[in-house]
Amino acid sequence: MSAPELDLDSILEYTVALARTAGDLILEGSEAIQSATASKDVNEKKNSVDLVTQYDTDVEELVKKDLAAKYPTFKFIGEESYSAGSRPPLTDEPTFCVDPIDGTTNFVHWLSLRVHILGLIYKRRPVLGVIFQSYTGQTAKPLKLPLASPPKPLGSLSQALIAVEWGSDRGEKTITSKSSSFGPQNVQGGKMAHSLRSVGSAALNFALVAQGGLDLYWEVGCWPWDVCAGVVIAQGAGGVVTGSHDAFAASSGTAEFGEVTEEILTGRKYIVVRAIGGSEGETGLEAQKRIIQEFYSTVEDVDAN
Ligand code: LIP
Repeated sequence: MSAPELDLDSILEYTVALARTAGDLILEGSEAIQSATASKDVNEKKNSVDLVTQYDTDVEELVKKDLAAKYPTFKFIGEESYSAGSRPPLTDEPTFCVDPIDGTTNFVHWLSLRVHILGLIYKRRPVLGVIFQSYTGQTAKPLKLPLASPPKPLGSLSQALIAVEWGSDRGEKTITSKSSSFGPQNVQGGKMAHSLRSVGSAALNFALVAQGGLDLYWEVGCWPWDVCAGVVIAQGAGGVVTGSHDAFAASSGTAEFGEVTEEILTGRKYIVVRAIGGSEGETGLEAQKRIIQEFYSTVEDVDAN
């Protein structure tokens, strides 16, 4: 989405540099958290699998302070501030939307599939996104996404590599319906797919769909800070993002389809499909809708808790 009133290029440059600083602290934390004495730094939020570490809090504080100094009029929504009770309503004002460490469980297990997320929402729509994965000694060369140009076709869900997540809601209803959705093809409505992946970070899933390595990612239960940046990156790479079964049904036949409205951004149900090359008789967008339709007719809608 364009936001001509904001200088998105300079904000992007600034936030990328800030994400690198946050990435250094995450790297330092991932070493420190492995020491025996640091285990006290891992705490539980809503249950024993919803984890937060001292580094989630420290990284968010660092980023929040820095952004407040540089952009004093912008608002701020962050995962850890939200958990601590700071829950500003979404407005039309520019609002940074930050997850200090997405993939906290991976972080605690010293699995490097964890990222820092810095998004910007303006007029209630995601407009800018940075997803930063830090590695020791990493040098990255910028690549244009999707990696395949033109984008690859996708004939049907049966050829798709799909990302899903178990999330932190372990209630019986949620796990039962997710299990049956991820289960064998011979259950009622079941379908084949190449395979399922769960990397444990919503933002990484979005980035991998933008890249084209994953064909589709679906999750119920994550929050705007998990997806805000990924939405912008996936859309910029030709991906299409929408919300729940109902949101898809209501918008797929309209010109607004693919717009991530406030309802979708805050609705906690997300599906993203990579750029798909058009073929004779079908545009890329039609193919993306066909894949979502096929997927949503296969999985059960679940409540986000
Ligand atoms: C995580 C998400 C992940 C989801 C987890 C959790 P965190 O974010 O990115 O996809 O399955 O429940 O919300 O807690 O690591 O920032």
